Amino acid sequence: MDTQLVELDLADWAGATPNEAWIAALEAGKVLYFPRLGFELRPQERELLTPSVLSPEVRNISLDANGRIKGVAGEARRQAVSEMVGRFRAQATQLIHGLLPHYTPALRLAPTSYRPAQVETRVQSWRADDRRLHIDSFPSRPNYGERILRVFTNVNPEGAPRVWRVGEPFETVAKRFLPRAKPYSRWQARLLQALHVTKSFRSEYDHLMLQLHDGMKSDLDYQKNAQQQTVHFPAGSVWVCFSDQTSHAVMSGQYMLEQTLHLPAARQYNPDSSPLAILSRLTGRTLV
Ligand SMILES: O=C(O)CCC(=O)C(=O)O
Ligand SMILES: [Fe+2]
Repeated sequence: MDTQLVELDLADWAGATPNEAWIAALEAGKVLYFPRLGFELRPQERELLTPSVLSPEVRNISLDANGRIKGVAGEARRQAVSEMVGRFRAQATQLIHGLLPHYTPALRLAPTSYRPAQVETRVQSWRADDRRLHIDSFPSRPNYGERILRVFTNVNPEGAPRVWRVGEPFETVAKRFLPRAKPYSRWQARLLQALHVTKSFRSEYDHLMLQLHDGMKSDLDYQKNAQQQTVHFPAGSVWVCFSDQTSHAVMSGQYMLEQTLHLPAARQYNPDSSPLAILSRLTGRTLV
């Protein structure tokens, strides 16, 4: 099968420049993989690599767009965690600005996460289980087609890889699961909003994206037999993808940092490659 991964030789967060072929690959839903681009920890940050930095009952630590850190256990380590995650945020955004300068004025910063929990031991419902192939779509947060661009780095101190599966292209996923999608209902969307299940009105786009997400995750035969490749992202590497488009699943690993950035689909180099454009074309409807 075609590989869904494009390997890039960059070794400097500040040294990225735009390249037509990489941009087209990213916007086609491929993963840009930087094996030589690691996030460097300061010696005193080593001690932050333990699940005990997590507050009870939380899965991830997050630094919100206003610089507030959430999910750290105890006052003592808050500042140190916040600095580490903040430095990653600065480098990740610098990388994106260098690679994709056309996006810069349109990007909206979303939280940065630090994920010190071990993937293999998580217990979850099938819907929340990211070990199943899926595209990102969040039930409570309609986004009207705005893109979810993510930068990941594996900071595992023992050298354990972060193991992902990467699945088939978005359009293939959509063609398979759209025929099984429940029809959209505006009154139901209004009810979900009134009950505060959703933070805003769920558009038909958001409904269909959730239907794809759930359709993929709930289909065990698809999980096993869909076209896919297993990828080991080594400690000290970085990868970037549009996670609302790239079919992905995490199989194992521990200690990762992740930055999310939002981008209006209209501000892509090629807006026709967006999930919104693809779903609109396949359904023949205006979805937002
Ligand atoms: O934890 C990971 O490696 C990825 C999980 C995932 O599906 C996501 O962040 O969208
Ligand atoms: Fe995901």
